[in-house]
Amino acid sequence: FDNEDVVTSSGSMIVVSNRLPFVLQRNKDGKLIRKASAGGLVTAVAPVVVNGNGLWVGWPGIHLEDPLEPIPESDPNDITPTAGLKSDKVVSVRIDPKIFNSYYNGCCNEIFWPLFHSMPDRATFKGEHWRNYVIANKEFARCTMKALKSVVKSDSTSASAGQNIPLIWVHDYHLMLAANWIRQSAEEEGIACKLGFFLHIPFPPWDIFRLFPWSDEILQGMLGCDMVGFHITDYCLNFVDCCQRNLGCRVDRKNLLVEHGGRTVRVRPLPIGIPFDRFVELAEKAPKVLSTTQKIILGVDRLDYTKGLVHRLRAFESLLEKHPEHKENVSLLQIAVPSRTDVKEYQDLKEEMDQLVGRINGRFTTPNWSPIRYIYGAVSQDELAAFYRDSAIGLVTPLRDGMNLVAKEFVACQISTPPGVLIVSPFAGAGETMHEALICNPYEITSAAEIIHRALTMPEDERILRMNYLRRREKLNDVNYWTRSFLSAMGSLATQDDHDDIG
Ligand code: GDG
Repeated sequence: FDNEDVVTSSGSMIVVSNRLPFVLQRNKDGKLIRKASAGGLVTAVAPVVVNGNGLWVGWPGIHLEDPLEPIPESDPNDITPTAGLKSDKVVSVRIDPKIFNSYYNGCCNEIFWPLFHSMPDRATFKGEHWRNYVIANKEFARCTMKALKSVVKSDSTSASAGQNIPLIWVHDYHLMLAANWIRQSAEEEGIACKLGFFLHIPFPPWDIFRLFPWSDEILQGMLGCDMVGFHITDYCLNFVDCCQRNLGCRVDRKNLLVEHGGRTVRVRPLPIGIPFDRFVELAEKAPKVLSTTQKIILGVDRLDYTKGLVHRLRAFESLLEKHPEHKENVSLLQIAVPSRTDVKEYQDLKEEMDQLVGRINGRFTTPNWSPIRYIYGAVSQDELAAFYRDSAIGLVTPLRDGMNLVAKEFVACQISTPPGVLIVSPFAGAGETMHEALICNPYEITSAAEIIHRALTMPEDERILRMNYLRRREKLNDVNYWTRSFLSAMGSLATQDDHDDIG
């Protein structure tokens, strides 16, 4: 990081997320080792934790039988930002495997994921999963209190004693109840802290949200925070609306405030960014991997029904039907990263994709060309950057998506002149903010095919103009900017502070 990029919080920051920023694995000698995560969020947030004497609370990715087994230090060769997170900077949450499975796969992935993506027919509302979600959230809250006490203790012995209030940042739909319990316990113990929450997925409209039998409890849990952040204003307004209609809270839609329990909770749009410069650097260094004269249309997604993969393949098929001039000149490269493979909906989707890819390829393949190259698996960061750089079109067409980082990574890596074209769905947060992309409704298969055709035939000067604007915005609003915006919304960025009230 150069100086401008160093983000610091005024008080120590405790991050709480379902997963720690690394996973633990056992090597063949039975010894625990760390595997670092390379995601943008971890890159941006880990330094704030490390520099500010903070802690990270989360599940380590493995069920440890011995609760006292220590967390190992990172590998000495590890140069990722998580390497700075020494084991005394980490609180590892341990939950009984059966309860964890029901909380994580059952409640988070089988209920909240489809419901919050406005696909309620895919959700299974099982009381048992909800009860285990409550148990798991209580355990995360208990571990966070342990972290808070240790941070307060070490702060009181440091030079800045008592000046800066610790900040607790809770992440995502796995932990929507924890904040309220943390607030109550901290109040009982007389410990001052600020609580912030960020939801990485969409927040649905009231008419969908109210289908969840325990919707009041979710809102009350989130309102335990001082500030609740979402990617875009629409999700903020949905949340404010639910607080008013479910709980009868007094709200201010213009200033995005909710009154609850005698406090005013701020609601803020905080669109996440990517480590832009890191992707540019990867794109500059990555060797060429696509040896082809054809234009590549690129899709990169977890294999998830929200990502609109089946609709995307059908749109590509329609393109080949309606515009046969693209045959043998264009290929769709789809990377589908295996995800939640224990859940039936995901197993069914894999089958459907396998069949559809086979059918379309069987229909159009010639001796010299196959229309779809389908990779079921992950590729390395270098390879991904090369794909982003060397593709003519980035095709990001989810049916619903909180933000979508792939759209942003694609434009960061488009360093060659003339550049390619980004196509994005209006139902992703990215579609709301990346105005110069071609906007494509994934449900309209034939018009989606026309939009792909338009992108394939777009004049160079229009491509350059659109891509320049897209890249400029993403460079400015990168992931460090996001972290800074969160701290600023919490009144915890270095020395500034501000307050809001409903007048
Ligand atoms: C949730 C929300 C929101 C993908 N394939 C490979 C690979 N990836 C990386 C991408 C990107 C990330 O995975 C996917 O991020 P998305 O944003 O697209 O999607 P979700 O996983 O659903 O994330 C989403 C996000 O949280 C952040 O708030 O934007 O809406 O659903 O970074 O690069 N990385 C590598 N190989 C692959 O094959 N190395």
